[in-house]
Amino acid sequence: MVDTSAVKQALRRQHIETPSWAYGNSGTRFKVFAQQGVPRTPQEKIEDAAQVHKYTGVAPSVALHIPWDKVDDYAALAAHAKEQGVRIGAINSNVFQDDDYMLGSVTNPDPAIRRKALDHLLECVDIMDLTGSRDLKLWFSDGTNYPGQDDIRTRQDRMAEALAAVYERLGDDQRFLLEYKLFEPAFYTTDVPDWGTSYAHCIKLGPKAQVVVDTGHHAPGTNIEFIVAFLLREGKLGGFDFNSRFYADDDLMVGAADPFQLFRIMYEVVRGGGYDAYPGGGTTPHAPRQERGGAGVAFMLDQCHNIEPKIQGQIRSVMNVQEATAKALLVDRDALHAAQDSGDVLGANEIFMDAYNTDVRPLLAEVRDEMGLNPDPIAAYKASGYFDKVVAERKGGQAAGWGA
Ligand code: AOS
Ligand code: ZN
Ligand code: ZN
Repeated sequence: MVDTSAVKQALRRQHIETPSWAYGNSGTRFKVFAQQGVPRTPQEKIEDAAQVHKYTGVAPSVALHIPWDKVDDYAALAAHAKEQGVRIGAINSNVFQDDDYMLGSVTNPDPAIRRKALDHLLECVDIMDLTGSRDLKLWFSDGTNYPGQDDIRTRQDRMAEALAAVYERLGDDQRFLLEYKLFEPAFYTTDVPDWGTSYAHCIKLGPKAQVVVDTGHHAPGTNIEFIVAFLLREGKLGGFDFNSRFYADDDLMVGAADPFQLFRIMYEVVRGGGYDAYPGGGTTPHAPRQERGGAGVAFMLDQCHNIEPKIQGQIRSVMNVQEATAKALLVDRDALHAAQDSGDVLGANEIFMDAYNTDVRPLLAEVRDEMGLNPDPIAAYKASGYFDKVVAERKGGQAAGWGA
């Protein structure tokens, strides 16, 4: 039997980080649809992120993307976040937007461009020192479009050199999370295309180098929960960029395309000790590793809200992760392991599916009620008048959006 009060307690402790870039205008390469009331500054993005936390109670941090969120005073930005009731989470580097990076950043054949990219990554660690962030998220668009364009192996040497330099610069309580992606924008080779490549680089460097799984970055049909189980077993799962996809890197709301897959992933997280990273007693995923215990898996969202209202889109996504987590926590693991050990194929599958098919919305409504929140976060947000307020206030200036 599953202890429901323990499940509720675990759900209250969840920490889902939202990304600053989800609050700005975004779109596809065909069109960016501008929305009303979109933030114009990193400060305003943080204010929007604080709304998501206010109504869900489980989104207390916001990730930054540099230079999209460049400010003169990062300590002041961290203080602003604190005033809003949230804090700054992972720092995302950006070595994919300058013209210089056409042939790559840290793997570029030109040493001067490699140096420029590395300097940016090191600057991101300086920013982490000021914001108190634990994680540096590294995603490289580096790769090639045509066979023979550059030397595949030499590019790995350049990647290893840059990662080693970043690793060296990290403080004791800091880590980098190396993201992989199958393709795009490079269409022939990508220098970190899969979890194995990320894992191999990370394992060479040590415990402060971890793999991050963006759920939209795999070939169709890839069994992501297997990757999660494997990485957790090896102590190398640093976190997730959650989103969902029907085709490629669609960056849709997590849990929208395939809630069953999200449940299977969350089950492996729970099973592998990845959820134990958030013990009670006031410790947080951003506390120093030794205080955290567990695997330190960061649950981050990486989404682009092209057509849906952004704050509501984030609230919905947080709720989708909560629902998948609740179902994963409801799996009767003792019964499941007994069925597995006795080779009861259908019995084991039934136990697993029973948890997935449970309607956990009433349970989560109770959890919210116990946290002093409205059981319906979207309705509460809509009733708050925040949207109308920011539409009225955010006149003039440039709305934040892709590349800004
Ligand atoms: C790109 O495909 C990755 O998902 C990165 O995490 C990226 O930094 C983020 O999506 C913002 O563009
Ligand atoms: Zn990502
Ligand atoms: Zn992506």
